[in-house]
Amino acid sequence: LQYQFPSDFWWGSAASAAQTEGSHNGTTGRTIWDEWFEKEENRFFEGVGPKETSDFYNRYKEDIKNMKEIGHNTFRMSISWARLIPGGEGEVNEEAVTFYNAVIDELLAQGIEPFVNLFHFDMPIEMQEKGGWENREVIDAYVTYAQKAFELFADRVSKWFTFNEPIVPVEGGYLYDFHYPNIVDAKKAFQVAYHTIIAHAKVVELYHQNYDGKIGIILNLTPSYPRSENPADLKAAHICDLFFNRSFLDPVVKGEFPEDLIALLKEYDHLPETAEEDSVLLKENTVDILGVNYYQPRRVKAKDHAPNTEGPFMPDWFFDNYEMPGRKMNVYRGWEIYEKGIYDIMINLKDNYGNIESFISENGMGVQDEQRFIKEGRIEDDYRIDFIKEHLKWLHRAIEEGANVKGYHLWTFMDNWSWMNAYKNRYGFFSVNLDTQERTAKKSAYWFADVSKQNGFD
Ligand code: BGP
Repeated sequence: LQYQFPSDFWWGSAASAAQTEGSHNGTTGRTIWDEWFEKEENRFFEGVGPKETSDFYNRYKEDIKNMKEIGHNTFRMSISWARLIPGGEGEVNEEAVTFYNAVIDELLAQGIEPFVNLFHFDMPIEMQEKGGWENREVIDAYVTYAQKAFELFADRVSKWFTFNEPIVPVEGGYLYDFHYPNIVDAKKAFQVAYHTIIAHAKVVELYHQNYDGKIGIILNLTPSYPRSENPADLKAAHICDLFFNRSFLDPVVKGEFPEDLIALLKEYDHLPETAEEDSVLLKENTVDILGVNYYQPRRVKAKDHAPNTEGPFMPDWFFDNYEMPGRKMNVYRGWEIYEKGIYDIMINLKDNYGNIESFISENGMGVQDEQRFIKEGRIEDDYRIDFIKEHLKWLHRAIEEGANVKGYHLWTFMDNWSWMNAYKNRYGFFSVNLDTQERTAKKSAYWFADVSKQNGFD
């Protein structure tokens, strides 16, 4: 084969609890998403909320069987904090224990290794009412929840992740007003980011003290490409990278924040509050494994106009984004498609982050109205096959050049509810009929089955 991957390569997909489980009636606590949806039903969701998901809660057996059929050897799921411990602290919900035990056991029985993530944007509402990650008490509650999850499931799960894309709740909830709690306040944003990293490090510490498996985090890395080599553009891209990639990447892999990020926040009086013991905690509890979600790059240039520094501080004071002429687009999602980005990320991890063990934990293509592409009962998603293939080619090249990449997971296994676009953009290997909950494999599912069977493609 022209693109042959290592024999133990992880082929699979990723999903999250809030987006797939459904079954909210009495079986789980509430998260910020239930709250937000009820308050702002029509703001983004077009009436389809987190309750109407793909019913993984009741159909996990069929889904796991389907995973097996398309050659998955790994699957990333998340545990819902609010389901396991309704309210975020206190009693464990026995129904949730039964459910997650059954899912994990079923995966293992089918020869699929579960990768388990502890937090995928789904803060229990009671914890958010206490201030969410602004409040150190919430960190303690999260650590207790993680401890419970380890006690219950770490005998069978040996790949754990503390957070999925922890920067997204910071951007969405505290800077750009697209997630609950819809606050726009950079100081709070940096505090939230900082406390998330501390929560992460405490859970890594706890895991390392008691268990032998691997623990990491999943970051959405968005390479920042400068418009030109001129110093102003380079500086803009560098600052953008500091805010949106290195703010999390450096502390979790290297155990410390980039010095120039600290200097910049200090200069503008926006450093978060810290505790004395934090720096040792970070230094001593770096990750064993890094999941990389890659969807799109950032195109960055120096600002055309000086920012209004009278107004509230924003990262955007230091750079502008621009649309690269001739760029390839996923028009449905409004995201640029730039396959080489996946290679650049992995080479950066190899060269500058100790070649940390990593894998692509999400990559995928959301498309609207896929029913248009049905032929003889199945969605012919050749665009998705091309998308995956082109990214895999670049990943293959990174591996050939020595990057420590262990696998590729598509977002996502089956079409599911999403935070802001409900069911509009569909990403799955399997389509889901929302009226009947019937699952149907798309063409890409069969293609992926072949790829994983042969460990590569031509
Ligand atoms: C990632 C999230 C996923 C998923 C995906 C697709 O950021 O980790 O939860 O939703 O993006 O994005 P969207 O559903 O917004 O199109």
